[in-house]
Amino acid sequence: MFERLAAGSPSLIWHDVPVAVSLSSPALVVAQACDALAGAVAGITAEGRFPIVIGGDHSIAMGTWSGLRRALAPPGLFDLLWIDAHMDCHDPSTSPSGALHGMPLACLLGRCHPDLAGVACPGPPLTPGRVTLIGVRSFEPEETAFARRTGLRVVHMEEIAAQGLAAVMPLPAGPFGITLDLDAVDPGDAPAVGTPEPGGIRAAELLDALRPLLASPRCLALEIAEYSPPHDVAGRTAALMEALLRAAVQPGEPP
Ligand SMILES: [Mn+2]
Repeated sequence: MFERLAAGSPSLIWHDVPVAVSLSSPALVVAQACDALAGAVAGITAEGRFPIVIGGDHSIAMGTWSGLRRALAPPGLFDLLWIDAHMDCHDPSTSPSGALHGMPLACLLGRCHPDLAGVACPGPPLTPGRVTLIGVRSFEPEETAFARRTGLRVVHMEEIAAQGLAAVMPLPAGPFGITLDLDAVDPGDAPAVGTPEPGGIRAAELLDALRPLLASPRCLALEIAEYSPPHDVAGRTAALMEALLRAAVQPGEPP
């Protein structure tokens, strides 16, 4: 896929971010990986290039958006479109599963697992009033309470079904980033995820809504998380990934 994309975009460069699996706890492994990722994203952004981060589970968001924040001149504010079936707003005291990939948004807003706090320091990288959660359909009451307390904007699937995705996700007026958890997409179109949730955004609607955003010079970074190729069916998720990446690296080209 990379070779096909690079054939039309010679400036495309592939970086691997190594993950050490020998540390004593999963949270420390994630913290170290996110720290390395933050450094990579900060460096790429500082060079004036456009980082595209592909994961892995959504805990990578702690690295990506901490890195972007580090690279921007103060006050370093940007909007973030968090497209996800879940809210990712847990912390260790509220999470029923303890899964770290259910916590990255809370952490980026300053409510962190103690082993992960260093990644998001100094100060929370995100500003609640500038984050919009889009495509939400699976969450716990503690997450809704967190979103209310902090002033997060949450767009549920019902609102998307009624108004259309493009209407609830207009082009932000200032700098912004996009983080896409592939489980926001309907499992019929993107089966290659760890936690499929029925009733999601259709792939074609997502591509149509994202194309103008990805073509904007105000878009500073794209992250696509939860891509799990072994779970794919008939190459559907791979085709969506390639279309999304093509829209990001060749925004002027027809689909
Ligand atoms: Mn997520």
